[in-house]
Amino acid sequence: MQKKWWHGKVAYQIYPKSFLDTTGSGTGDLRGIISKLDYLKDLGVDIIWLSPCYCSPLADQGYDISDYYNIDPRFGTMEDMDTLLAEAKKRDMYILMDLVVNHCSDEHPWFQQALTDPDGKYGRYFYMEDAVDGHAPNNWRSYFGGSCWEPIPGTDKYYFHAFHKKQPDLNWENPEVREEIYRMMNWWLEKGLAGFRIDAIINIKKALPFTKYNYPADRPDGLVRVTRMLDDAVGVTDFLNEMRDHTFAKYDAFSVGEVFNEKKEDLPAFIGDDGCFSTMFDFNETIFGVSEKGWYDSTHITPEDYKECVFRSQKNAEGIGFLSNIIENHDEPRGVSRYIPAEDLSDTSKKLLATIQFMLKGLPFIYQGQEIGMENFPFTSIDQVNDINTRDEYEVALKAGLSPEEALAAVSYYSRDNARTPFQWNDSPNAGFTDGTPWLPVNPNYQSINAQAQIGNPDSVFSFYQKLISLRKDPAYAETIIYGVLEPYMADTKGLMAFYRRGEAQTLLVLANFQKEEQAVSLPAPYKNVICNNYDTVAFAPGSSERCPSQIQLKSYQAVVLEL
Ligand code: TEU
Repeated sequence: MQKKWWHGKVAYQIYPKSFLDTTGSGTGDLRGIISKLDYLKDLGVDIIWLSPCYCSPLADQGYDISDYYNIDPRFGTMEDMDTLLAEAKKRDMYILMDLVVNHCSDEHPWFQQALTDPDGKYGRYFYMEDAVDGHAPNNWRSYFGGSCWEPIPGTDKYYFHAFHKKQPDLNWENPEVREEIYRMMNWWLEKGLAGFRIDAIINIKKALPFTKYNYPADRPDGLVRVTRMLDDAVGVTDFLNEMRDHTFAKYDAFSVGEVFNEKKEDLPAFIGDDGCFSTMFDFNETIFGVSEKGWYDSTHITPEDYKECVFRSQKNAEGIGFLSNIIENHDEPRGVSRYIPAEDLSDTSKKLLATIQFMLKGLPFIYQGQEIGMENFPFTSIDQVNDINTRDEYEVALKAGLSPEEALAAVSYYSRDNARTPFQWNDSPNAGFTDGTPWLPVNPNYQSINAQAQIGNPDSVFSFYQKLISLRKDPAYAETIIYGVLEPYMADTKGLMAFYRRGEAQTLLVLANFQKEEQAVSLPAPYKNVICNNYDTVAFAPGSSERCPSQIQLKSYQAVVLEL
């Protein structure tokens, strides 16, 4: 694998709307981000991915862009963006923006012009298709519920949207569209952007013609999930290689793909040495247990499932390319609430999860608030939910016969708003996020979980993340942590997630006791050093001692990294 400038870095995702509000509007802004660059630097972050802050009606919180060349006034100005780029550069930090080009907003001028003339130049920027016998061209269901097809007023045509109807899909088959997109990307890269996180990208290639691909319905609504068509959509990497050659390659830019439903054999084409992206997220854990019926029918993940998912991803990518590892993002519940059983949630178990994430092979992405152990929101009413995806899933659950209480409980576990509540800076009103009314309620636990209480406290979750980041950059271990081969250890032992990282200079062994009960673990060899530990000490199992440490006694949720 060729070595790249970003391999040893640590990345951090900012969701601008919920990070820090400097104007009292209730919505976070770029000035807020600029004022916290030192906080991020102090944590050890190098690369910052900003979720969208372009002009947008915010129907899907900015993932519906109406002007790719401007900053939405709610987030600030282009001058603020330029300041952010310059201030980041001063601190040797890199800024990524979100590239949302599967679709744009229905309020984008391209789409507005397309509506007035569906057969004209801009009509061909989208998928505007004739009705079939007065109906939509096929039976695909959009990600956010309902048909993928919306009638175009005053015509007998429909336009296609894989996501919300306010997010019409761009027609990637049209070379003019691709040119427009590459021009825009280069414009941003010229400004000094380090690269992009690439949204929902697998969807740009459709199974065409649309009318040919009606599939058997998978729900009583008579529709089939739009992802079904991806099995028949061939050639997405042709588009992506073209994109790389016209944009990233010229700037040595970094790109991380948000790829779901990829075909396994496509992995080298995505992230291999000549792949179309630098890296892509590992979503194996987040998609565990998904049900075609909806969130209400999905299976919750257990620590054993988690281990299996992670090891499978690591194995698939070994020798091919670099994955990006997350425990959460703006589309997922909080990782600590999802992967740790509720009754065991504590600073100790949060640190265990952090240790696992940071000791995997790949690029770690921290999602804002993860570094202070932010948790899911205790929803008591669907009125507290803003997210369109959660609201749709709530309706789906009700239609399936769940009571309102059951439906709320079912969607609370998965809701994207869990991760979107305002960042908890301190214990003052609204957690120091805003002087106004926050756009989404602040988690009531902010008085105990906030950044101010943790910075400088050596036992805090925040300080633990700092330690993990320093370890990744420590010249004594970096090579092994970044490039060492991951090999599972005692993978069949329940409640234990353990693995080697075998590097040229040394072998590390990560032992995570992923359960409340203590557990004795045999060591394959004596260890030289404990290089990370979420407890103060390592205990020996009966019969073992420091001189002959064949077995160690891991405490509840203890995670240690040993140098063998
Ligand atoms: O997500 C793409 C995607 O596939 C989502 O539907 C994801 O499966 C879902 O959010 C899980 O609940 C990206 C963005 O990350 C997301 O925020 C946007 O809503 C979506 O694209 C449309 O742009």
